[in-house]
Amino acid sequence: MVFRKLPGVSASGMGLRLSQKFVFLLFLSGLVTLCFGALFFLPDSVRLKRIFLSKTETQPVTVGSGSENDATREHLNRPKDQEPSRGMTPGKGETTSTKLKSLSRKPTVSREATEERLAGGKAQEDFTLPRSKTESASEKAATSTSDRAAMSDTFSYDKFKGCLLKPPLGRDTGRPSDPQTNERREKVKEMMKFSWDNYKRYAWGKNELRPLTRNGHIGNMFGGLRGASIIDSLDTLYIMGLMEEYNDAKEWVQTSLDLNSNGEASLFEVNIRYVGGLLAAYYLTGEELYKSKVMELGEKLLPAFNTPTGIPRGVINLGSGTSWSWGWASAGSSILAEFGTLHLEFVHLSELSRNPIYTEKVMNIRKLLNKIEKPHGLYPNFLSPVSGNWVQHHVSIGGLGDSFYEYLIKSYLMSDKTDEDAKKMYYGALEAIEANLVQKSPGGLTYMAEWRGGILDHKMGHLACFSGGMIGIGADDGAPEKRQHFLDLAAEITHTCHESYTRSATKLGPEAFRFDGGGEATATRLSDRYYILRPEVIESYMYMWRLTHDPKYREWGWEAVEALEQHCRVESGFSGIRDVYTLTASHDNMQQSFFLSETLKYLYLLFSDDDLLPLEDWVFNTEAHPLPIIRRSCMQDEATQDKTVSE
Ligand code: DMJ
Repeated sequence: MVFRKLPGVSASGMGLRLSQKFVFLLFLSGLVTLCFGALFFLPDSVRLKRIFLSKTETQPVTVGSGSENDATREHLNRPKDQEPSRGMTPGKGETTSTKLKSLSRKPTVSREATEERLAGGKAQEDFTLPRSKTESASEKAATSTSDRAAMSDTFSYDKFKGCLLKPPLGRDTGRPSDPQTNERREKVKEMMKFSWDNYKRYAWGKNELRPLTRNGHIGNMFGGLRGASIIDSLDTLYIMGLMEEYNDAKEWVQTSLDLNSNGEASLFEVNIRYVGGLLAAYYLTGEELYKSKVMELGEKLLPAFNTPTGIPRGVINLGSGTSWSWGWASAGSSILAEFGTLHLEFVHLSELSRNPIYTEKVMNIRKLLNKIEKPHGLYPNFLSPVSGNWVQHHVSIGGLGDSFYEYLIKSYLMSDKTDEDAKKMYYGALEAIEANLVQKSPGGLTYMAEWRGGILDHKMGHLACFSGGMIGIGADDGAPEKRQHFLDLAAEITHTCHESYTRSATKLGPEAFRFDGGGEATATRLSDRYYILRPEVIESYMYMWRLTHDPKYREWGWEAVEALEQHCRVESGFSGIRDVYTLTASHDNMQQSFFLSETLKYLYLLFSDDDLLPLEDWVFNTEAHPLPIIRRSCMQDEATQDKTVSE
């Protein structure tokens, strides 16, 4: 290339003077920096960005910090708890395919055989994957040598079983001696089989069944993951002794659960359903398959924590590790009930992998929550993962807040009552809730209002009805002078939620009910009248039954069974309904996976003896997947190595 000689300029160095060269270089380097920097602000979908930045987005995650990808995407949907129409319109790209997987070659294992194998003192397989397979570069970077030394041994399933106080399935699988209760329990089992059979027949491998159109629903909450109903059902089928069905589910996990998906998933939903479901299946059966799957999945969730504060974003692409906030969430914020509902599962991921990184991630969330100012001691629902500050002052024990509180008390219980921080946070939060949100209606019903910057909205969501059970299980560990009070409060809330059922024509409760405008415990808005097979009210009946043995809770549970049978059972499964106040049913054509995981499991437990998954040994995650209490001192004690619980 020939450069034209400019007057007064030497040939060397393109004829520029030193000062000119310097200015030019400065300009050039500024331009390059600007162009490269601009890449960060491009939406994730832009190809250039993917080419240049894809490697760094999946890079090491360090606790409490990390490279921030600020690309906030317009999100696909709202979470189910904010989505009244969920399940009412068919998903894109779905067919009415009823193709069934051939199950002829499946290995059939009876529950007894599994139990026997595990209790029989046979040399156990080492369920831990070689570290080279499970350990990513990010984990290596984030885990100190001393942490590693502390967790260097491998998890022993035998030892774990030896540390349980009671056999998981009880003396006789929880069969109640009273014939009527047993009959009711059998009815619930039949409902589970009916739901499962129809799912298997019409929607096998899809996420949920559409019982009216007899096809499968995929949705957009789980990225490319499939089989949500299968994963959510594993433990329910197992505890009910539906072993043929359980074996089909297990075989599907073995042959078809593909974790190498590239879709955009809700971190929260994947965690509570898939991670929780696989963990529970592993702890109940000791099958290595579940353990290796859950380890693989857990690792894929880690990049979501790659934010300046370590507070994870709500949506993650499981393939690339890119994460972003929900489009509907205030100013790119993360949701309290989402980042606050990881603790139980993540602590167990560390337990099984012997890698502290998962615990570190959730401990970091807790540290931040402890540090920041809380208005009136309350935890608002939206927090910025960038600044670590609250984004809005909306507080709710229902949607957006709910399971954060649940996980505080359950973290304490799951730690064998050693996690004092969780305990302090839980009772502190409960005190603030009582002072600011708990209300008594003119008709004498106790309820939890919502709080908007100091102004009360006298509305209680169906989701908030889990709080009866939560306050109940936490009652015993409160200050001695408060214990009876907590138990009474739990009973009052559960009573109010029952009222929301009895005051409807169908005897099922609406999505939200109000205490203003003249009504009490009834929905006043058309948009709040639907029921999507939710479990929360029944969940509270189950806990209150276990805690008090007041027979009314079993009666209330039975009322719910009758209502479900009458209004939600259709020819090919169970469906939600659009209006609980009308007897001319309008079905929403969706059998939610949590119906199999939670609603039917809690009903079954309600009609079982207390020794089926005893609360002394198990806590249920927010999707009702049982996770064992971690008895650290027992697990470290050599003497427990050979001790097994007699079944
Ligand atoms: C479930 O997925 C979980 O219970 C979650 O915590 C809230 N909502 C649904 C059931 O209603």
